[in-house]
Amino acid sequence: MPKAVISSFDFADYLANSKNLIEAALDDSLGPENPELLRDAMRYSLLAGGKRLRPILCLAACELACGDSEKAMPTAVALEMIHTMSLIHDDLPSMDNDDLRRGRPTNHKVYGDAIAILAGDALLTRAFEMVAIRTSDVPADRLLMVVGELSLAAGAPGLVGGQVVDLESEGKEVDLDTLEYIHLHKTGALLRACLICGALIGGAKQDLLDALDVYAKGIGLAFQIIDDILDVTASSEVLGKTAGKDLIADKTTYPKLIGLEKSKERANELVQAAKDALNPWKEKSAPLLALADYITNRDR
Ligand code: GRG
Repeated sequence: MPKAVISSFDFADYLANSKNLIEAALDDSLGPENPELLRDAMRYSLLAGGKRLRPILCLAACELACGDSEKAMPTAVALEMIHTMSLIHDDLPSMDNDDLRRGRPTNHKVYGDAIAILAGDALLTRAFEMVAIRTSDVPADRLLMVVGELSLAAGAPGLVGGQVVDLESEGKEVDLDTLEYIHLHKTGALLRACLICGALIGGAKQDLLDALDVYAKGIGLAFQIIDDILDVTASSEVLGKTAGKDLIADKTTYPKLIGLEKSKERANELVQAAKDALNPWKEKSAPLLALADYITNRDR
């Protein structure tokens, strides 16, 4: 009775348990770095809360591939480190110039620009250390593939490339194709890496990797559409970051291009397509199905 199994899946419980495990692993991942100032700046942003969506996706994909998610935890931590680094750098005055992140002053507001850049650099390089040095019991060829996926997602073909096109587009008329390019690179590439890396560690075969690729594209774009919507509809207090920034920076967003209602419809369609890709995995995909819904229903 697959239906009964799906309905018995307790998403709130799953989310809370996953977050607890991830918070503990993040805390463990930063050793007694020296100098102390660098350690404090790294911890300040990495342990500042956040939804922890990326590590949760990584662990869920590992489990969907029938792997032991404990073995994927260092990679899950690495993904949150890369994400946190990108937030620190994105908030800098030379980028998005923001004062508030995860409900507290941004890293450079507390530690200054130079230390914020270096804390980001240290988190980015620690991410690769987590995979290459702090992972046990995963075949070396799989870990090498994970390193490759992380490099592609963080570098010019992913985050950095998306950020550059985003910066170049400020104050310009941008069409839907360019907007999708920005979102799929700036946000989607890392979300995709979370799923692919988790699945690789779990021993996934090509059919699951292909399905996760489709799922990732859907949730990646939907995630960013919802981000655009929340920028207009939610408060800074709830978001934990400055609301209304896109309007102030005259950024092209989904609501600006196609309106709020159509943006919501598009996000829902994308999430449905993402979920459909996992149909062959039936009830085993319950966590990823629920995570896809969480992305469109979130309020921050
Ligand atoms: C140096 C490798 C390197 C990259 C830097 C700055 C930059 C290039 C890229 C910017 C990437 C960026 C900030 C994308 C926005 C992604 C996004 C929507 C972040 C918000 O994610 P949530 O809502 O945040 O998951 P929490 O706080 O919950 O983790």
